[in-house]
Amino acid sequence: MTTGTTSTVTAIRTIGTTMPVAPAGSQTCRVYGDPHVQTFDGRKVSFYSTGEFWIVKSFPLAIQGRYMPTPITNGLSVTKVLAIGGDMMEGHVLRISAKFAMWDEEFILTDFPSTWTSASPPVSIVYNDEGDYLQQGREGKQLRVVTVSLPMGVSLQINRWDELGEGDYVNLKIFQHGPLPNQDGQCGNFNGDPEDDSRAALKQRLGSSSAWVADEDLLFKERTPVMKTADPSIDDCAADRMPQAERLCGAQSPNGIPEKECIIDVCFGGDQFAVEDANVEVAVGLAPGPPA
Ligand SMILES: [Ca+2]
Repeated sequence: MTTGTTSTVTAIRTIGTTMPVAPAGSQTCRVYGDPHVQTFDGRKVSFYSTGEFWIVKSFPLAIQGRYMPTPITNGLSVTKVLAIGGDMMEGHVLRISAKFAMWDEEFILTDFPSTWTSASPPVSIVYNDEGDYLQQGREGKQLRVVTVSLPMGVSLQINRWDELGEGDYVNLKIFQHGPLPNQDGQCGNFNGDPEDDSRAALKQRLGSSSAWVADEDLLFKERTPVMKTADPSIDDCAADRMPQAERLCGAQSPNGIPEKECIIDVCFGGDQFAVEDANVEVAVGLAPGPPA
């Protein structure tokens, strides 16, 4: 388990049950890289698949992310576009990528720096170079930050990246003053317990280990075509194998980003596939398939 915060989880004792509450000082969720998520409860979870996923799923607020690969990520996905909707947005949808921002059908924030506001719902956006770096290896580079203030005290910091040879993507941090009603998604359920933010727990609650968005809930106009790849899917990697696979494959990769094929190899084949580089092609053929 990754401990992202040092705050302690306090418990409210009710009749017959102990319910954890969100720890103070742990009210952010971070989505970065290819993409890794540090949940509101402080657990690190990795999602590599292509498609549209729930980052925050709640009654008042919906934040969905479109994940796709870029040239540097060896087939693993990064966050390409965010879509923000839900009851608090009063029927509007805000979409933000590294290249554009749209309020419904209107392009906004077309200048740098710039600001944009809506009276109803009360939304204000500032686009400038002020904010934290959200991903290792980015320090010192020019920041382009979209800071979005939403109703109910929710705000987002979105770092836009579009460097030559990398492709465009965003990293983001979500700030909340406590959990929203029925909150779930890749940022976790914000109940103070990091244990139930795992992919396995998500699958149990949402029916998908990656918090995949169903057609009727999709805030995007189109769905990213799912590219059919060779059978073992990274989604089927056992939770207890993933950290080891990431570590071994990251150490072997020239740019530190684990290759998808390596992850799959280690998950389904074993540790030796990460280090036996020369034999990978042969080894894949011998690796057992994913659990049915
Ligand atoms: Ca949790």
